[in-house]
Amino acid sequence: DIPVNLYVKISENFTSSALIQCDYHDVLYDDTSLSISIIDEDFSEGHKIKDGGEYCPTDCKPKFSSAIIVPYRDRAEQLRGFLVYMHMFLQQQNIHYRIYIIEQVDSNPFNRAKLLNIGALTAIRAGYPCLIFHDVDLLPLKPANLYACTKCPRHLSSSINKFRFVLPYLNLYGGAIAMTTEQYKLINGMSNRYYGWGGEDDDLYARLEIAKLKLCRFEPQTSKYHMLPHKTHPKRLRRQHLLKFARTRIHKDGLNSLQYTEVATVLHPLFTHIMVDL
Ligand code: NGS
Repeated sequence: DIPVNLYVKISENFTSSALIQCDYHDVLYDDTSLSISIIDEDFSEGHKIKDGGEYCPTDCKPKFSSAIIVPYRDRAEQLRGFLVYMHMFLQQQNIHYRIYIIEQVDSNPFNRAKLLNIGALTAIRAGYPCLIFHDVDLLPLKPANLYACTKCPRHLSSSINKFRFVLPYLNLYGGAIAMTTEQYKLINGMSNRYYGWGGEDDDLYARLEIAKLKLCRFEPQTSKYHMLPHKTHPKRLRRQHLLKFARTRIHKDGLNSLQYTEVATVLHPLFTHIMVDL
């Protein structure tokens, strides 16, 4: 069990400063409120979402601006549910946000970290100060889990139904995380070398340690997520070896060495779709 004092209590200032600027509609989600049978266009018009999946509250000045960056391949059904759910969730927080789906279109093993680097560069160019990296199979259950950046990098999804809402290990920094663009640039983003499942998030944690960036989490009660079921992935064979030398690669493997081909970018009603060949 993780001792409770390792979690940061949600700072009242942090949440209430959002509330002062923007009314916080405190509609509580529960694990069964995942209703997703809505058509994209109708939904986006009804919810004032701009093409490309950007939303900005109109009746107040939002305090936070976040890019939600989702690595993706071949999970159309999950994506559909994720988008509708996330727009409903995020709008209650009265933040300015945009959802980026970064799809790997080549047939090499999936490279989650490289897709996140591509999303980060795109969001940084668009001027977003806060990057939220998010798996498509995770749905946040508590509206108090604010999708904004804190002073320290934050692990958002520390309490997932799949792990019976217990953090599996202390340094886990995968699933859904938040970092400012400054923090992400400081550690040169993520490693581009992790093809296949596993290890890239542990490598990212090693980078935080080198840069002396402390990780924080909100309390488990606020950090609850529902993970959508999916097939297991083939694990990357030499990920432990890569991980062993994570610290030596930070300055040469990351944002500054990122190479890829952008195949197309399409603005959909609920998201910006960036298709890339890695
Ligand atoms: C670790 C993986 C992480 C992964 C975590 C949780 O073993 O990449 O499990 O995975 N590290 C290595 O493989 C070196 S989960 O059960 O959520 O799919 O994030």
